Amino acid sequence: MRILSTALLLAVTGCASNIPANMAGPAAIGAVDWAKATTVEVHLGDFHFHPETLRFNAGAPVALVLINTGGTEHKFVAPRFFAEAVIKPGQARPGVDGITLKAGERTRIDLAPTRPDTYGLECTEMLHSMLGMSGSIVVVP
Ligand SMILES: [Cu+2]
Repeated sequence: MRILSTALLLAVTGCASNIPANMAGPAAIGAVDWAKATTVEVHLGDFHFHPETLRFNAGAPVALVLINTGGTEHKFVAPRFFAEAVIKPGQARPGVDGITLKAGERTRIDLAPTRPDTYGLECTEMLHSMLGMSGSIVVVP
């Protein structure tokens, strides 16, 4: 009985992490060849993402370049997408607050999407999503 309850406890606590329970870990994909990354540029403007819909192939590495072309701070927030992606070793996995860019700032993150699905994208700065800063990320097999 003690063994069983220990196993149950491990099963329960094993799920605990900083990733919300409704977000599974990255789906298994083969080794990622980072040298083959395709550069995809996304502009964060006042108040839009351009492009508004990003399309990626599961398993294919992407150098995602984010550029704030607007006059105010913007965020690239896609927690479910980032939770499912393989992030290039040495780079930080964006959390629920996504990636923040000051006006004129640019950044890059290298990742390989895994699980095919449609993921939400938004800027969580006050009212920005309502003003048009929302989009989606479509991952296809
Ligand atoms: Cu914004």
